[in-house]
Amino acid sequence: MDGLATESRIASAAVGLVVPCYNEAGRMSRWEFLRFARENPWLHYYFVDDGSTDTTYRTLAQMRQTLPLSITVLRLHQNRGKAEAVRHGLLAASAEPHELVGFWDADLAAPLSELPQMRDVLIRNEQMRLVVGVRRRILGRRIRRKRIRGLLGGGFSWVASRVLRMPRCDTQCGAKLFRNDGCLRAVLQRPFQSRWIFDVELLARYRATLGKARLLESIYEYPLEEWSDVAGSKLRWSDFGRAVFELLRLALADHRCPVVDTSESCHEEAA
Ligand SMILES: Nc1nc2c(ncn2[C@@H]2O[C@H](COP(=O)(O)OP(=O)(O)OP(=O)(O)O)[C@@H](O)[C@H]2O)c(=O)[nH]1
Ligand SMILES: [Mg+2]
Repeated sequence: MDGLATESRIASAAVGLVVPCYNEAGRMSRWEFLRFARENPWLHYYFVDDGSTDTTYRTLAQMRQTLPLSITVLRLHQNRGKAEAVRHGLLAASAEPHELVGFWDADLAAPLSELPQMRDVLIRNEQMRLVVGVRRRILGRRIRRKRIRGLLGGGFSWVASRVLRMPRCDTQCGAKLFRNDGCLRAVLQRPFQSRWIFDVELLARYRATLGKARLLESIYEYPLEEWSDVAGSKLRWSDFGRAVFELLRLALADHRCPVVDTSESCHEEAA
C-alpha cells in the first residue's frame, strides 16, 4: 500500500471504544470524553453501565443526547463486573463496521490522547491483531503509579506470563485495542470465568485460537506516554487474593474457542 493510501486509511479507520462504567458519576470526566469524540470523528464510544447504583446511567444518557452519532449507551441491570461489562460492549461494537474495537477505563488513567497512536499501530501493520498499552517507566514517559500498585502489578504480570507461557507484559492495563476480525469474535463468544483478570483470560483465548507463534507475531506492546493512578479505584486488597485464585484456575482451564467465522483463518494450522 502506498503512503497516500495508508494516510487516507488512517484518517478514516473507525474505532468502537468500550468504556465500562460502574458508579462512575462522580469520577469520570464527561467533558474530556465529549471533547475527544468531537475532535476525532472516526471514534464511537460504547459506554456500558454495569448496574451502577449512582447516577452513572443518567450521565451517560445525557452525553449521548449531546453527541448521538458518536455514543452508544448499553445498560446491564445488575452489576456483573468489568469482565462481563467489557465483553458485552465488545460484542456490540464488533457487530458494527468498525475496523478496530477496544476498551478503555472510565477514569482515564490512560488519557485518550494515547488512542490515535495505538490505532496507527494496527492500521500500519496488517499482521497485528491487538495492541496492549503498557505502563513502562522509561525516560520521557510520565507514568505515575502508586509504588505498591506498581510492585504488585509487576509480580502479577510475572505470574500471568508463566500461566500464558509468553514473555512478560502488562496484562492489566486498561487500554487495549483489537482488530475487529473473526478471531476477536471467537474469543468473545463465551463469558469470561474471571471477574478481575479477564485480560489474562482474553490473551489465553487468543493463544489457544492462534497458537503461540502467531499470537506473538500479532500482539504489540505500546508503552504509554502517560498514566496517572486516579483516586476512587474500587479494587480492594481482597481482590488481589481473588486474582491469584483466578490465575490458578486459568492455568488449568481449556481456552479453546468455537469457530464463529470460517471466512478468516484465525485458527492454528495443524502442524
Ligand atoms: N471495580 C469495578 N470496576 C468496574 C466494574 N464494572 C465496570 N468497571 C469499570 O472498570 C474500570 C476499571 O475500574 P477501576 O476501579 O479504575 O479499577 P482498575 O482501573 O482496574 O484499578 P486501578 O489500577 O486501581 O485504577 C472502570 O472503568 C470501572 O468503571 C465493577 O464491577 N467493579
Ligand atoms: Mg483505574
